[in-house]
Amino acid sequence: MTSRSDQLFARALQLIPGGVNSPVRAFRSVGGAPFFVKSAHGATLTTADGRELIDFVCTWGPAIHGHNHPRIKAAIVAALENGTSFGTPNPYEVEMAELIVTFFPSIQKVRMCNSGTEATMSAIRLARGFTKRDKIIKFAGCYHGHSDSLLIKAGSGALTHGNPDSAGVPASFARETIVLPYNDPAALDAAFAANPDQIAGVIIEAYCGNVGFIMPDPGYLRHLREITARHGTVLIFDEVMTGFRLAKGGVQELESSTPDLTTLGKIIGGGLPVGAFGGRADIMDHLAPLGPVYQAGTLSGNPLAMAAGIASLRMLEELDPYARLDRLGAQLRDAVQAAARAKGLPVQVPQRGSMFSIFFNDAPVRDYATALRSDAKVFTRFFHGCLDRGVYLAPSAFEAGFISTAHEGAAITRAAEVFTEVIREL
Ligand code: HOZ
Repeated sequence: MTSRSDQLFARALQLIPGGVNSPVRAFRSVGGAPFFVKSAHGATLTTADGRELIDFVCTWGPAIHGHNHPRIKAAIVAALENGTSFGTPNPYEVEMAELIVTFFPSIQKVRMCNSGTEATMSAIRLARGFTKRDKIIKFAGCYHGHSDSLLIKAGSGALTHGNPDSAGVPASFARETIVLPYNDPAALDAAFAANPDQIAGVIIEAYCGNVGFIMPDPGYLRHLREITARHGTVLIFDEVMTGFRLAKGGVQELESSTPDLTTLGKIIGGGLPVGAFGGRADIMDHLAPLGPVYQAGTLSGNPLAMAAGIASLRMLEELDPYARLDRLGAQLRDAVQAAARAKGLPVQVPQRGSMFSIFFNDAPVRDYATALRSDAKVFTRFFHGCLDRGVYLAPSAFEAGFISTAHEGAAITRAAEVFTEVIREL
């Protein structure tokens, strides 16, 4: 008998390109058909066929407190009583801005938008408007959403499906984007030397989360900060994934690094659509209506998204769960490493706090090129072995894993067992 997920997918394929509303969900790189989810609670997804899966995708980052947390749900319900959208300023967005600037000292002013893509696209425009320069630098494998300037050597679904340079981006736009290897200070020096007074901004996932999870070499972010400051270039940290996830103040807190602009999303919407960008007031004041850089949105600062995000951030403020989350991450990492060692299987498990990756690779993964040398076929077998046993990882060798506080206890123990068992059988 055909499963409910298969029936839904067959219908979706008729009407939705590839049957999905975001490419990586299609399971194409790991094979098989995606399952459909009818509900999610805590660390568990329940499929349309009633299967329960321990979820390490966490809606790609936002669900740091687990799915459908009662406090977030209550905040949305309370906000809903007053309406779904006003198209005017509302009190929630002021509280949200206050929370963001409290936890991110580099952010003096912040503008809300509706997705990470909007946040990065707007930050790039702002950097260009502020500096009156056109070129930007991004890093191979970093993914900053799907705007034209940034879909070049991009990670996430673009890389997973073999389109890191998307069709539809005019060559003239792409020429304004310089792509460099991550973790390579000499390449940065060369790019600045070759393009004097032309580079408006550098955008980076300070810890990469879209080519798998990769961290910077010691001193790399300091070098980046120094060279951008020296050249009057706006340094943008894309913390859409890492903001409030790895620390309340994101990677910039962990690395004591101060960007000029930061992009946020995911956790600050508590699971509803959201994005934000903020930073130095003198740069942010170039935005309309104060300045000449235009940016807008009908649903920006949406009261439901703000209420959900505020509840999520308040819980982080109260619970400070980061040490706990790091212990859970380390438990998974240790289980994978021990099983792989016993099997003689090369594996790299970069992990910090609640983000991790499993690269079947014999060398440390430092950038896009080394990530691509990982064995995607072994990953596919690992992915399906885990899924068959009820553990769901992102359906791509090039996406990070996410952990929530709801994983503490049975879910993490079971996942560690499953990882061990599957590696033994690979
Ligand atoms: N771009 C997201 C992961 N890096 C995927 C979003 C989704 O498919 O929901």
